[in-house]
Amino acid sequence: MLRTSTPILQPIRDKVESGERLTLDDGVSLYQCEVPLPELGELANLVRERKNGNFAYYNINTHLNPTNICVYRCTFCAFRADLREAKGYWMNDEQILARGQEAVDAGSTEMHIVGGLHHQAKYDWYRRVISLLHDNFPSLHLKAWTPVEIDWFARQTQKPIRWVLEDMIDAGLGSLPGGGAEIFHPEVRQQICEHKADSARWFETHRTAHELGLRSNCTMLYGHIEQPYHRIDHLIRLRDLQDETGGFQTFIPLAFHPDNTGLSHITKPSGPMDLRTMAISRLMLDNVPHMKAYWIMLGVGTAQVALAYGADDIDGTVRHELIYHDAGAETPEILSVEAIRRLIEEAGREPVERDTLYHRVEREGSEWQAGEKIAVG
Ligand code: V47
Ligand code: SF4
Repeated sequence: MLRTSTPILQPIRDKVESGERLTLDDGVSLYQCEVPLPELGELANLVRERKNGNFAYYNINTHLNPTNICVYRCTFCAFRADLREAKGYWMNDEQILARGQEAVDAGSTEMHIVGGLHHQAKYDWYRRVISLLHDNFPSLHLKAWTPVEIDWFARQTQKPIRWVLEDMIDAGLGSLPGGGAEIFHPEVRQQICEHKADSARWFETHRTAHELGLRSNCTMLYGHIEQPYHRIDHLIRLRDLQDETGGFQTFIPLAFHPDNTGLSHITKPSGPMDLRTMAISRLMLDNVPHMKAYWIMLGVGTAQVALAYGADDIDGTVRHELIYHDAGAETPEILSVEAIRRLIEEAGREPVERDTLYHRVEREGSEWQAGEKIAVG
């Protein structure tokens, strides 16, 4: 058994080594600077390798944000626009189909679809985004709509969340992405996105999705006005739902990017804070199989290092990302498969292409098929 040089870490190390669950107090104490980052990373890496060995997963994916016009005004968001703003857009069928074709030509297995809540767009238009893509490109897995959108559709149609999800599944929805979670604690949520779906609605959506057989992801937006307590509370709420349903596949910690937002006075989280948050997330979320280092948001270098701090997934090649680039991300807009594999190998890990539901992908050029389900320890 390894000993730590830091007394505050020893009881936590003992728990992690014996597979015992960490408490809220444990999590908050890990944010204290006396816990050296390398020791924290070593502990998170233990859990990461227990679950996923030396593998690091990626996929070939494409983003679609069908409109950026949004009724809400989340203070952290640089992506949204008003109807009359020059940067506002609303895609037509032709543009959506062109994006689908581009995705398939590039060998994508997944389309990641989220957007603004356009007050003039009816529910049927949002449903049509899914059915158009599914009917024309059936091999593309459609990972679409956060609980913020599903809640908006439920209000528009005056139907329950379950009805909306069933109707979207009927149209071709394959899974839910992790967005819209931000920080669940009302002390923070009320200050950054008070009008949109609250935490109860977020959890109702994911719980219902899991009951209907959908898998989903989960996120946490950190590095703005929240405190360590709010982050750990957030992680424990996710852990609790995962105990109930087992439906989350991946957790993605999202570092706040301040440019062009209502919180532009805040400095974006440092690399060490990104790594600390990845490691603590890995330690707290003992029941979530995968942790994603989203390279678009972390930057390629930090994402590589994060593969030794709990992360086992790097997201995908990504094309047409807007949310982070509108908020000042300086990462490229796309990485080739070769570049993704190289960055994983440089980090000392073995790259594995996966599909959205974590099957190994067997590929020849842009042709592919799903292989065996990836086993997690
Ligand atoms: O919900 C918005 C966040 C989320 C900013 O499921 C911002 O595989 C930082 O959820 N700075 C959307 N973050 C992105 C998302 C996601 C990303 C990658 C993979 C997956 C997945 C999901 O982005 C929003 C919000 O939390 N966000 N603006 C900003 N300025
Ligand atoms: Fe609208 Fe989503 Fe931006 Fe909030 S985060 S303003 S809901 S687009």
